Amino acid sequence: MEQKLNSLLDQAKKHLERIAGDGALEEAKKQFDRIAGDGTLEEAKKQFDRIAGDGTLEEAKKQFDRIAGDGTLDQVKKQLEDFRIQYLGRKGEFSAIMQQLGTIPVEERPRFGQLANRVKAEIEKCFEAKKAALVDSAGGQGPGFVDLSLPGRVPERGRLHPVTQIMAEVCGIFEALGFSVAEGPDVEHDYYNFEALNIPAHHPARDMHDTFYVSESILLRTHTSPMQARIMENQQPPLRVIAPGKVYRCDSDITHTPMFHQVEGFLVDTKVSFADLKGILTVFTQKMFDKDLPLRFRPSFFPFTEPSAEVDIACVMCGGTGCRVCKQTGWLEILGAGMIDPEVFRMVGYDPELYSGFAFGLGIERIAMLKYGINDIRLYYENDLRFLSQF
Ligand code: 2NL
Repeated sequence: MEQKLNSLLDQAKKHLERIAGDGALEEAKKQFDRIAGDGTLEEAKKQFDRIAGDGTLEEAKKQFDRIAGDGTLDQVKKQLEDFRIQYLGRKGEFSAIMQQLGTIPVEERPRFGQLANRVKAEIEKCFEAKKAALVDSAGGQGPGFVDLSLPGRVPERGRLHPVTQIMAEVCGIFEALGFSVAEGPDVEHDYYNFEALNIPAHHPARDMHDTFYVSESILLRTHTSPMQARIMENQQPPLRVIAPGKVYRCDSDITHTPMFHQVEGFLVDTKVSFADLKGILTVFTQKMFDKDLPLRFRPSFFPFTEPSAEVDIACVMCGGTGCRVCKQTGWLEILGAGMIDPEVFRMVGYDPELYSGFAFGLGIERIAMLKYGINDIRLYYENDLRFLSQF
């Protein structure tokens, strides 16, 4: 009797060892560990996301089942349940031994009773330990379990680049003022980039532009005014057009990148005056900076306008009292403008006696820097999401 109980205990322990001992579960766990790489759940989840790539959870689930599952866990659960029935069940082997207790002399029964209880408790303990190791430790779901019912990680929401946002804002303001928008090629003929704008070969203004040449007469446009020249060649006044886009200059420091964005605009009609230019630019700066900022026109020079002016606004940071941003001047330069030079009109076939017009050009990155108080233009092009996601 005693021997029977002890050998039952032995047999039960060996049986438990065999459960999932064929290595199937181990193999599944290893596969999972391989997925999990260094074993961190984070990495496993990421891998999982990559598997789920196309976004179909169904497919991901199937893949997961193939890896961890192939029914391994279910098999283990069934083996454990079979064990419980075989040894501990009502008609199990332990019960069978206990039924023979009646054949034991009365005075010996208490000792056997105690032994039987110990053996049963021991089998139960080993069974629970094994179950915990194989199933419960993984949240009842098997080794390396990834809970697919957890809420998914929400993809980060994208947004427009700050330069694109400002570009759209600038264009929107001018469109509301009746300007139409024209886009043209980044790679230009030097005729449209220079000659048509009154910048002949060997003109000192060509140096000013630090041009990237593709060939002797083909270049990356240094401003978007070539587009304006193309339009004037093909359309008759009255015209109100802006040309937004990328421009290129061989220049790089904290306020210059070799590629940047410009919006240039012009208006041509009969009797257009400098007052019209002032009016349009005043409305523009008020809308752009949400404030009734004073404007200042300083005499300047551009080959395609006469007279020309650099236009300043009162410093958006200090309001004009002087600070680091405006270098204590109280003013910020935001654009260049002027009355279109009669020579430009002649080049495109307009009668300078009949028509007059103004034109202006502004750098988008510069406006964005002033608007957001950023002092290094290169931040816009490092693609650091910590910076870009603030806009
Ligand atoms: C600046 C100065 C300017 C223009 C650009 C323009 C000229 C003509 C026709 C159409 Cl002839 N557009 N553009 C005129 C004056 C100044 O830009 O400092 N820009 C950042």
